[in-house]
Amino acid sequence: MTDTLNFTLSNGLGLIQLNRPRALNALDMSMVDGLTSQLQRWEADDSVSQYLMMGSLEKGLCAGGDVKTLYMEAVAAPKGSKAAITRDFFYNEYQLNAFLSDLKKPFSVLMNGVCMGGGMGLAINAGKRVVSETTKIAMPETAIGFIPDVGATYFLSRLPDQVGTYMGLTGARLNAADALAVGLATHFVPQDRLEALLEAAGQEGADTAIARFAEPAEAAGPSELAAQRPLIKRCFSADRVSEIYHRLANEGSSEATAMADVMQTRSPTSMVLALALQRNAEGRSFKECLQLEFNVAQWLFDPNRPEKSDFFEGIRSVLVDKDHNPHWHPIQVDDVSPDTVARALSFPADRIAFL
Ligand code: QUE
Repeated sequence: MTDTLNFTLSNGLGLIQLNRPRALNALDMSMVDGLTSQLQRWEADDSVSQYLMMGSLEKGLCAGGDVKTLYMEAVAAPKGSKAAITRDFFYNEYQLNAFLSDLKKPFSVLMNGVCMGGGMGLAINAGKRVVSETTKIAMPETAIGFIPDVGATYFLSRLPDQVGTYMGLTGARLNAADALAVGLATHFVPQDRLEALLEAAGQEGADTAIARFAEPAEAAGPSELAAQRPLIKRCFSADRVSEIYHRLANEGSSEATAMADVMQTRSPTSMVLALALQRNAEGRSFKECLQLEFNVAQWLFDPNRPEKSDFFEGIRSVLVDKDHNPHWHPIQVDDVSPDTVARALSFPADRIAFL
């Protein structure tokens, strides 16, 4: 047990609390490893019958991986050499994501507040995924020159109407109603009932408590995304990012223009890689998708690549210097070559030995 994680056992319920609220529960390596080892123990412990994972009721589940620390260690490494953490963090995180997909016992999660990136990787394989009116779900990695990972290649590509392609490329935020409508969430519980839900879960189990506290999806209000789904389907079904831009421009609507404007701020390399991963996901298992993402992540962190990685530049501009003015290379999606994509997806990262 570390101070950034709390584990409590109550009437057979294993409660997992992420407790790093000042960093919006961003996952660092000790948290990833702490979650894995506790869940391994609980899987083997007959006194534990189910799990409930949560972050902070005020702030949310988790903002993603602690990529700022990765950046600091990577830039501190001697030139041409690689900080071990840039491999080990993703390796261990994806292994945890895979382990969560194989849990033998019922697993529920509270997805209130911020639930982004690595937070989605923790939540997506829970059987009951509870959202509230504070929920903000996104895969925002293209904003930092990275790719939607933690299994997003699998779970975004299976969303209806190209919503996953749209989320992965633009980093669009979904609210509770949106998440319920596309299946990223399963239950709605109002924010002011979460405390009582937690109390009840410790008595009767999370499964029963969630079923009892959940309100109909309509209680989550209107899905803003619902009205945009035909547009998203028309434009984000293209297999090239330049074609998505072309279709958005031809739409002529303010919604389509706004989507293209957001894409103009994202890393072109990230968007091209994200689209390639989405289109590569068909027929692949969750774990195969994680392996592909691991290859690409290691390619992005490869210190021996001649071009500067957008990943470093993105983290620098968004999370370190906070100038929000990243200088991407290349700056046009058409200048990201098919060869680059092929090399990134087949980058010789080691195979993940899934637990
Ligand atoms: C895109 C991202 C991330 C992000 C912002 C983006 C991301 C991430 C964080 C984050 C937030 C708060 C923290 C922290 C990291 O922000 O993945 O350490 O305290 O983890 O625009 O992908």
